[in-house]
Amino acid sequence: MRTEVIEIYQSGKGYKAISKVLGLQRTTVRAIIHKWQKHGTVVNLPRSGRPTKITPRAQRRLIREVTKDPRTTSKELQASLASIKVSVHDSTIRKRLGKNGLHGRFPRRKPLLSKKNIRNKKSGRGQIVFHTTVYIYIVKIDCQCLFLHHSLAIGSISGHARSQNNLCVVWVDAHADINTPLSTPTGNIHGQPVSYLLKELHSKIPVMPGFSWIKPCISAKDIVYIGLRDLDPGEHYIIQHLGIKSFSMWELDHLGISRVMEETCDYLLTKYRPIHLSFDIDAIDPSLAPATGTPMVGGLTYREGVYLAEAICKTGLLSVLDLVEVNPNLGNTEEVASTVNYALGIILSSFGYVRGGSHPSHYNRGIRIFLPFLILELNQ
Ligand SMILES: [Mn+2]
Repeated sequence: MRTEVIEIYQSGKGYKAISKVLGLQRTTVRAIIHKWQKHGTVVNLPRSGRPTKITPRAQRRLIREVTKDPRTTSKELQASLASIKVSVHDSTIRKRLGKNGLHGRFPRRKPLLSKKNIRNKKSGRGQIVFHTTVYIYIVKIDCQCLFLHHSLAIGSISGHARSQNNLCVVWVDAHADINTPLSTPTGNIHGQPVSYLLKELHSKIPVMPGFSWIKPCISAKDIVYIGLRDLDPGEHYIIQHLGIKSFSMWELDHLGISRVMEETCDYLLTKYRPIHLSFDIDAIDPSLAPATGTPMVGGLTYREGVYLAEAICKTGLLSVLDLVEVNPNLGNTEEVASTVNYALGIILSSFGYVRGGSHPSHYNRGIRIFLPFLILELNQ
């Protein structure tokens, strides 16, 4: 047809006349003539851009094979193409067949969430669930590290920082745990985790085999200490020198826990950011929680510890909780039981257990007031 257009054009006719004779659009005729004038041909010209991944011949072979046997898999097709020396990726084959309307013939990957999963997830999210004795508000919490050595904070904070930018740390502890490997008087690794994590102390950490994965991920301004009462001179120097915000037991006694928590939140939460709460059980007084490695008298009362956890929970920004240094091998059965109970109390409060009581959001079945002669129903 294109050659026909050109033949008529060469005989001296204009494009309007040609379009009338052949019954074609004028623009089509004009385009054919332009192309011929420019390139001297009417055939399809090679296009610019990425070359096709699969040759027309191989494409025809694919379609032929699938039409012949609709149950053939993309892997088998790949092998068949390899036999004619065409090597293409599995996804190219599937994409090509999809473009030809044949994708429905291939087994698809199962959905990651079945309808049942989705339904369960929807009904459970952000709801208050009934627990045998208490209502617990399920807050979004990503991770919880329990009962181990405080040096695990190196890993938990590093990992947390990798998944979330901008985190801040509330470090509740009798000790600052900020000795560097060179300043530590005891050599205990659980007295050093913070020094590995602070960017400001990076140059003070010697290169040690096996520790190279640790990258400093928080700044001195991203951490607040609460409950300090047993610091080495080196630790005190570092805290003063870097200007780290800390509330020792003196500040706690002077200001009270509510004011301390208010100041902590004001200081850290000038913007929206996740909180990492690293709670060492030795922050609680050893008369209450004795089963721990380095007890120190004069610690937080249980109510102060719970208030602290509640205050952090109320921000809605708690993202990771470490509750560490509960050691069931230390102390008698009663001491271990009391330590574990207090630790569980702190965890519950961090997760949203409210001492003042709570009820589920869908608790609207109506309050019935029974009087001998009538039943009032208040649907609120
Ligand atoms: Mn500690």
